[in-house]
Amino acid sequence: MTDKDKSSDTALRVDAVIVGAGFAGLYALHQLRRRGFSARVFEAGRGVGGVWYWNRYPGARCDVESMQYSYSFSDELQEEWRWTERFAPQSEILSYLNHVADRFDLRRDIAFETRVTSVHYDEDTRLWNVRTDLGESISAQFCIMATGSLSAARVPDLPGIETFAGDTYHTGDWPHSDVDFAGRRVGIIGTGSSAIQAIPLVAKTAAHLTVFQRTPNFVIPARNQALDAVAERFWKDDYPAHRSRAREIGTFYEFSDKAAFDVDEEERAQEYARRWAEGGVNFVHAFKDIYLDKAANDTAADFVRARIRDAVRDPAVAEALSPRDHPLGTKRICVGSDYYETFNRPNVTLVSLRNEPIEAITPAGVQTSAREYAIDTLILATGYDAMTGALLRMDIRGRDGQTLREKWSAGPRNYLGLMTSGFPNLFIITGPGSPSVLVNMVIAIEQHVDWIVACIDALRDRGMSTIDASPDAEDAWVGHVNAEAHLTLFPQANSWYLGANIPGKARVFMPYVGGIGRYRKICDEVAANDYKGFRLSLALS
Ligand code: N01
Repeated sequence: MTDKDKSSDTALRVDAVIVGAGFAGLYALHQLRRRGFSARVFEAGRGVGGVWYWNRYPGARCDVESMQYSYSFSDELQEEWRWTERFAPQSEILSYLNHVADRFDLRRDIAFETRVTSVHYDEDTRLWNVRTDLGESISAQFCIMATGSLSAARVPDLPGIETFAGDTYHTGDWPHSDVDFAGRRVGIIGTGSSAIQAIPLVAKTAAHLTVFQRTPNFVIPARNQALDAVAERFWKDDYPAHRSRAREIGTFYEFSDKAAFDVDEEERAQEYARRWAEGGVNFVHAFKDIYLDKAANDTAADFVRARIRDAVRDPAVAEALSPRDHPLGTKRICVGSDYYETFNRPNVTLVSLRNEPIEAITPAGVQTSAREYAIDTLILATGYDAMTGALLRMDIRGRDGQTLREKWSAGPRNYLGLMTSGFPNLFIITGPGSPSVLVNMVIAIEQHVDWIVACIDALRDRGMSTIDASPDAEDAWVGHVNAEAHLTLFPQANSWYLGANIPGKARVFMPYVGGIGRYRKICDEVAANDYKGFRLSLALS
């Protein structure tokens, strides 16, 4: 069924089912339709946007600069869209994605408020049978998981959490109406990227804000500002060249070719200070060995800890906010505005859970080993079951009824991050084993979708019906991803990259640290080499 017009039917059979209508799902739909394939997208939200639909907490914005955090596939789109800030707020990114959905007429193939519950492979027909929570059933030759890396919000197993009498919100599943903190005693659990954005804004209106911190994080100032016309023109005047470089490097940061100890202490401090003053993630690229050498990393970490002491008046609070148990950047680096300064406010209290762990959530608040904190509104900024959570929430079964959950019980296994052996024609966008969360996600998504759609097209041209990863190629790729990670400092932190935030989750470093340029080359070579490492089968006659 390759007639483009058929794609708007509610037919029970399509060429491809796409799960999710965020950046990845929208682009996959657009590209499949352009090549004449029919596709149906299922999206749990009431609108497009993925994480940018759900993450509406105060201060939510992207820490990749807005001129780079956008699609590159359409010259007209990138020329016409106007970003208003250096770092786009959630509402603007969501408007952008709505604009994309309208501009490319994508909505007619998307079923909203529909969650995919099961995805089962039928060996006889070589089709995937997909069922939804609305009882809809559809079959497809291809299944594309555009489910996002950070989309399965994680509510911690805190005793008594269900007994809390006040309002509870998770940053990853925020209400669509305004939440008013005025006059309320607010508690927030977590100090990751989401909390770091929310805390300064919540503190401005809450009667009191208590921050429950388990692990302090490194927070680089964003220095967000209105996007000036010069910066916009810099990008728009030569978008093709900028985008092509970004496809090699991920995001347009100023990478250094110097190691930290190639320069003396004064020059090092100047370099850190310059990048700190400019703001944003560029700070971590001050020297090329920050992610590789602990001593180099310590110089950057010391610099940040000194800035925390500058910003926070109470030395005990400054010390409690200072990360000391992981190298800088090995838990996702955070970018914030007035984060450390917020702890100087009289209505903000920091509770270090290392000193007084949470024992329970009570009807009236949070009980630690030291005392009970009275809370009216509890914010869970406790993160996600990252990279695998959204996939494993569905009942995915491949050949011989094997479930993905069984297959990945000791950690995710796949080839190139794209396909997992025994699950033919099921593609994963920006999943484990791919650079995804370590690079600009939009670039990673475009690379994956382009590769997948070209692959589906190639199968059609050759009269093939299925593609599956070979177990040997998969083993080799898993080994390579793991070996590359262990050349860096990343495995030294208890991060969600390793699944360490989910009790019982296998401890495996999930993203590919080799970089998007190198990864793209590997994927392209595999395709050019007759899909080396994959097994292709002829169509059923
Ligand atoms: O989640 P997190 P997030 N008791 O997992 C704590 C992206 N993002 O939503 O570190 C007490 O980082 C947990 O403590 P610990 C970005 O990639 C991007 O903030 O496990 N505390 C941690 O402090 C980011 O990395 C942007 O010890 C508990 C926090 O909750 C990713 O999303 C903005 C706990 C969770 O932090 C996730 O960020 C927002 C418990 N039982 C998000 N369980 C931008 O682009 C968890 N914690 C700017």
